[in-house]
Amino acid sequence: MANEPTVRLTVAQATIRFLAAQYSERDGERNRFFAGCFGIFGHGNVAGLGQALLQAELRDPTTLPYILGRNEQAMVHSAVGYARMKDRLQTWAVTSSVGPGATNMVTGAALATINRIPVLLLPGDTFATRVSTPVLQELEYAAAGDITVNDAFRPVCRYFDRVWRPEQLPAAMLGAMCVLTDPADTGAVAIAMPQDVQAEAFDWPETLFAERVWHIRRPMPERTEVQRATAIIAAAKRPLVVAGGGVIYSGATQALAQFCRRTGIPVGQTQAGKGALPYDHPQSVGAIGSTGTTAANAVAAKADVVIGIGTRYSDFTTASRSAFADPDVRFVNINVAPLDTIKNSGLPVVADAREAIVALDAALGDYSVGPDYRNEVARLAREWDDTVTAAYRIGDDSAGLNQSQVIGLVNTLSEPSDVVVCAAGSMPGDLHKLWRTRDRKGYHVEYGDSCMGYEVAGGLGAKMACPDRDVLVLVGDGSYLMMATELATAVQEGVKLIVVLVQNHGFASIGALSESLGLQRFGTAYRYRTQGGRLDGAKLPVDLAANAASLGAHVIRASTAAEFTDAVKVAKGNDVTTVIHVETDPLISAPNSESWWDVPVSEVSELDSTTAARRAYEQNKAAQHSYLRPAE
Ligand SMILES: Cc1ncc(C[n+]2csc(CCOP(=O)(O)OP(=O)(O)O)c2C)c(N)n1
Ligand SMILES: [Mg+2]
Repeated sequence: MANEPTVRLTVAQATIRFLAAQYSERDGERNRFFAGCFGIFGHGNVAGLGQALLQAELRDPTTLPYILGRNEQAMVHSAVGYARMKDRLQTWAVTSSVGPGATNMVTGAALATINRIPVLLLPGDTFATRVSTPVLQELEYAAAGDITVNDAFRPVCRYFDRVWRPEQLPAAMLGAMCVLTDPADTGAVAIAMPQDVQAEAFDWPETLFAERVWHIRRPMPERTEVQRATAIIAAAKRPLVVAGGGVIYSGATQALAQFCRRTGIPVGQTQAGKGALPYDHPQSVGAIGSTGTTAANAVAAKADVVIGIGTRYSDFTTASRSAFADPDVRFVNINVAPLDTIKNSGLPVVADAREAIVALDAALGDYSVGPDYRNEVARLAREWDDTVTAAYRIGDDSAGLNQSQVIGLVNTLSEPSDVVVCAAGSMPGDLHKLWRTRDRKGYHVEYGDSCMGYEVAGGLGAKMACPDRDVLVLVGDGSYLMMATELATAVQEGVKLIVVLVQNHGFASIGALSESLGLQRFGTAYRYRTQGGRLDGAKLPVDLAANAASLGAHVIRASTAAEFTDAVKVAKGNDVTTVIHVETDPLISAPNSESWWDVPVSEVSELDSTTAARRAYEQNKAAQHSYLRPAE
């Protein structure tokens, strides 16, 4: 390092300066990779990273803006919501103190990694020098002196490092960037920062802070893999595409729409892939799997070739390996992540979704499915669309609303480019089936981790990523109670959300699941404990509308379709975060998917309800496939 110009900065100052100089580039489009840094300060980061962020804000508040959040987990969700809307080309850093602030981020890290969304976590860590050990919130793990709570990040992150010494920072940061910008490998990255090291000064080579542009690659499919895939698809009579989130992140939706229109191959969509085609595209059969449409599931049941594009084939997508029922069904799997290409013994095509679709389209020449299949698909899609229309219909306007009607009203009152956000409860499944998606980024349901509490926080990130769209957060009472904290952050930042808070006094989703498993909705309703010792008393006097108002949101209570319609219109006209509180009946569910989800039922039981459910379970289990076959 002879004669290199250097600059003397603390490790924290160097970190922040480095982050501000990182860019991503894809198809010639260049973006600042970190839009900013969320944080909550404590003794583990206030003096180091806090000082560096203050210094950066005073110098130029636009370079790496700092946002004070309310809960560390929620801040990671906001970063995920943002990065997902930006097709993973931009994200946020999130910093926490040591101990509980850091471990609060572990759930957020898992969510990011499961959904393959880049986020950079900078948890504070206990002293590298250990001179003041044990410090406040230090774990003191008896069997190993170098373990801290931050080691909990290792299994849920794609890359983990701890900067014990300043000299390690450049490699840690470059390693982090390499993973964050790799479409196959991306997810959460955690760089733990011991609190003493953060404040330590070092002479850094100036080139560490030069602008770096990280090219987001589009791996081309191998010619052999395209040839093999083409041979399989060209022989298919009833092919089906399963479109996952990768189609959207890769910007492959147009290529997919053209490919399917030309070949007539129908497309079922996963939760992350909903939006890959607009709902009324002639080849769209809507949602697939356990929460799918009867159209997609009927097509899946008889498909001879399934072309998975950008999907990780979760159990909800495959209906726990029961959706594809042809005993000879073959899979062709296009994915940037090799792990996903070999699932269900598929023929792997390791490639960017857009590049692979274009290559396959060319290689397939004038291949097209037969007219009978085209007509059958169109008829099934029409039938499902009629089912949706019926579920949306408002009968007696003076009566209360059910959840399908709430979804219908939100859908019809929103603009095509508006974004619906959801994550857990009964709504993700209902949205998957019923939401008419009109824009590739219009549907944002976090269903990799399906984390209660993602909704408001993720919605905040989504809105920050696309300020020109209305973001409509649909959240159940259970999920709201888990983490509505970022309403206060939205108010603080002047970021407008529309939150539809569906009050049904507990877990409609797990209640229905419980009943189907013969468990009598045990422990799923928010009610008083009665003298008999059970949670079966009157509803609790919880007022979530008042709670939302207390956090600074504008709140509207709606009971009927007319009131709800007015409320959505007011909310859309408002420029402040607005919460619409609506009561629904948890016992009225959305139309059936005619599908299954594998949740094992007790093999022996004292309860007749459980014994009956076990018999049904065994029947369904018999329809499960292994999809195992030798590699080609
Ligand atoms: C953090 C977390 N804990 C537990 C679960 C399991 N779970 C899934 S849905 C659900 C209930 C959600 O209740 P609510 O938000 O009121 O929605 P509803 O089911 O009533 O539609 C639970 C407990 C989860 N997904 N996430
Ligand atoms: Mg509920």
